[in-house]
Amino acid sequence: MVGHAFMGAVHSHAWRNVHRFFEVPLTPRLAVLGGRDGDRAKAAADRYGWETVETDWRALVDRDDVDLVDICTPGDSHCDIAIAALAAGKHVLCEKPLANTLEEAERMAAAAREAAAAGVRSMVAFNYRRVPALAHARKLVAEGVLGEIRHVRAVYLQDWLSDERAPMSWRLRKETAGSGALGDLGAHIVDAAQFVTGDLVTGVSALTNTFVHERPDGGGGTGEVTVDDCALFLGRLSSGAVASFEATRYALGRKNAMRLEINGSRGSLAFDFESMNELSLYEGTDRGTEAGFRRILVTEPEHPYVAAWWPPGHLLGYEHTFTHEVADLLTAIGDGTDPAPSFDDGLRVQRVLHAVETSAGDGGSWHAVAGTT
Ligand code: SOE
Repeated sequence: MVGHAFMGAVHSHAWRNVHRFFEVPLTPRLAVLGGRDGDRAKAAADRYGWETVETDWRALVDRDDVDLVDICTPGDSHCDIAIAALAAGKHVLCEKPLANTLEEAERMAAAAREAAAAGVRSMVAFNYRRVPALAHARKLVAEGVLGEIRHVRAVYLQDWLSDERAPMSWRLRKETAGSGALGDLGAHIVDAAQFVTGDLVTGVSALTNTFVHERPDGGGGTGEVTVDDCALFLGRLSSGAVASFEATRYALGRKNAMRLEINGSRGSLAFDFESMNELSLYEGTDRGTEAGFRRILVTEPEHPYVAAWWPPGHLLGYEHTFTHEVADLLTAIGDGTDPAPSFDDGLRVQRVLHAVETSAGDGGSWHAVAGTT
């Protein structure tokens, strides 16, 4: 694994536990952790259970005892690491968004297609697909429980930048993060909307904004924020449904409110990650006087992924979504199949992000998403 901050910690947790709870065909060995600062990498490796460290990701990728490379670094290194790993015949798990630019994402997806032909697998880490409630929501939509989909309403609200004294970080620089709330949070809700509906976003009209342009740099000075603080956009889906998206880090009081509401011709469903074990379902078949949203606790063994864990009502958390993700990846590698979401799925999201940026840059005019018509 390369990188050992937040994503590195949660991925380590998944790799350490996956085979203890899921029947996976392969047992991971946490062989080597990569980080540029050797001391910090060593401390993280000791803490999370990695055997050794490398300070140069190229050396890590080249090692004979590495079969899979997990990329948990900022977006500016995803492309180089992923392409080198795939070329070296290593399976790849890459954090989202797939890349910082559409051009990089195109190259990564092409490399992944070529590698897949040689049995080398790749996956992009859209972990919210592995929330049992969202995986179950996809099943309900596919079974036609909601009828024809008309509206998708997706928001991802956080508030950690509301305080203008919050310091600069790589996430606030275009050269390291590619974009701001758009790529970090917007990418998740675009993927989740496409995953649950089985549809693609085909065009967008967008607005982005940056509220705070200078932030403390930690050394007594300030640094310039060069990404969006929020992104709002309207979209059309291939089925004819319409969608709205909002991603922000300034929704004071909302910590990780990744929400999806879908309205169809026969019913509606709603999800909020802050209550991630629940799904709200409205079925138009209920008697008018008793009709209403039902709260479904998605903790039954028949619900996706749940049988591996605790009895009904014993809730799962954020970290479980990553364990599910690596369980699916190991299963696909063992079965010799391509895991989802693939780098092509990551590319599809990147095309939407690109269309959003282009639209926001020219006053919100309509932009088609490449590859969807
Ligand atoms: C920060 O906004 C962040 O850590 C995202 O980068 C993650 O993808 C999301 O799951 C939680 O918030």
